[in-house]
Amino acid sequence: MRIIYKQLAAIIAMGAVAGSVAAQSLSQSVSFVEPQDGATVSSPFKVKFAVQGMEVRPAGDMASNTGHHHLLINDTSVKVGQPVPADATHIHYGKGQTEAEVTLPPGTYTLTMQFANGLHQSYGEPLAKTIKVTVK
Ligand SMILES: [Cu+2]
Repeated sequence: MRIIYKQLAAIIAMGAVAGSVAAQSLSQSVSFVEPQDGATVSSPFKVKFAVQGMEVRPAGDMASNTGHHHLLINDTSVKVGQPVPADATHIHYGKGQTEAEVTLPPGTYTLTMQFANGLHQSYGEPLAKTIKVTVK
């Protein structure tokens, strides 16, 4: 009886640990405030970023749980720890911007927002969000 009780206590303790890890990863996420997934927009259009459980800071700031937004055009999330490329289709908002005007020729695009740390190292898929937009 005593052993069973101890095992039960151990299982409950393990559950509590697993629960807290899950809660932490659930509380960190990014989302597009604008545009909505599937939206048709006219160029230039406004893109608004939101992040939960992380703080937006300018590039170079390496405090934990902070970083800045990136917009990837026709690309998916950058693997965790990898630097986000810097080119015409991988835009860094390294001043800590949370919104931007984006200019694109007419067409259908995949837009991925990617949160990354002060050294532009990606937080990976959990802190990325992909939507589709049509530019008319
Ligand atoms: Cu960056």
